[in-house]
Amino acid sequence: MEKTFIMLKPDAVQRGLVGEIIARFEKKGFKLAGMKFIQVDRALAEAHYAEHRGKGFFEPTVAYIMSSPVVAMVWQGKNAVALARQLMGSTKPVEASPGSIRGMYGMDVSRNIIHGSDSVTSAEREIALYFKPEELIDYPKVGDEWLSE
Ligand code: IDP
Ligand code: MG
Repeated sequence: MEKTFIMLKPDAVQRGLVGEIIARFEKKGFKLAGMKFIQVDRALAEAHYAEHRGKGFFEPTVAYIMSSPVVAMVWQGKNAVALARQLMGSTKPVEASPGSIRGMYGMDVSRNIIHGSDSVTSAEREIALYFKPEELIDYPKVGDEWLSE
């Protein structure tokens, strides 16, 4: 089953949006494979955003995800990466569709609430940054058979 890495960024935690956002993932049909509440250090933050090193927003974005605890999660399901990106909405809240998480709760790109892997390759890299293989759990879940053929 495809897996994606999702982070509820510091603003989601500080604004009390964690439960609401997790509920959106559960109700959509994603299955939780791993979850932890952590303080990201500089090494991890820089590794997370390595593809953006050299861009103007790199340092502020690294500082942002280190600024307060985050919820790191792995969600799985058919097409999990693309479906999660759709649920999150565009990077800039002003461009995110109104029903998406960033569209509903975000005001600015610099505080856009949630991170989600942009491809299966990125997901594998990001999951490995945050989770050991034994921290991910595969288990039968009631209702799995009602989510796809
Ligand atoms: P994504 O989070 O939708 O994948 P990316 O382009 O990968 O978007 O950018 C990573 C993160 O860097 C964004 O989620 C946002 O927090 C931050 N970011 C991106 N562009 C800007 C910008 O122009 N100003 C401030 N922060 C930005
Ligand atoms: Mg990205």
